[in-house]
Amino acid sequence: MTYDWELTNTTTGEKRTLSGPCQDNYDFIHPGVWIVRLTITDSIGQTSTSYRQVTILAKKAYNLSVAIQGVPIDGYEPLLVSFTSTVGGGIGPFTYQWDFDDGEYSNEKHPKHLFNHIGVYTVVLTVQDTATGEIGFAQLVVHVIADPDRDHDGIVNPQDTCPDVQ
Ligand SMILES: [Ca+2]
Repeated sequence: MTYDWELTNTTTGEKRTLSGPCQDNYDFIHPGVWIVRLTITDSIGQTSTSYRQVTILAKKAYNLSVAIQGVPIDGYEPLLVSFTSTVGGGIGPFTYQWDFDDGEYSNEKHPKHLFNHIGVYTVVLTVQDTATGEIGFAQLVVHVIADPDRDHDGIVNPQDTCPDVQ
């Protein structure tokens, strides 16, 4: 017996033909109403035809939005920042990847991070919606500046200007 399949997208007119008894892993690339026709022909040429209708929906835009905050976003080194993230839209669950721009990362939703060195850090959060694959980004800049009380004794005094203080 032979099995001939014809798939027709009634919206676009697109046609696909396939053969073989099983089509159990077929990817419909384009949305629309598809008519699936199966014709089975036996060894003496008799045929049997059946039809099914398959509706493929267009992938929706879920409008994933990502916002982040850091408290504080500037201060003396070493600076501990508490980050919070807010995700809008999408379906979820979501994955989180924070890049703190100092070689360290986190997969937490609301991480805390210690910036040990003076610098300007562009922190980027990438959120992925595991249901749709959609990706969203947010970023903010953290400024870590030198503490004028370099020896951390609680007062700014001449010793803080010495080159060898810890
Ligand atoms: Ca001091």
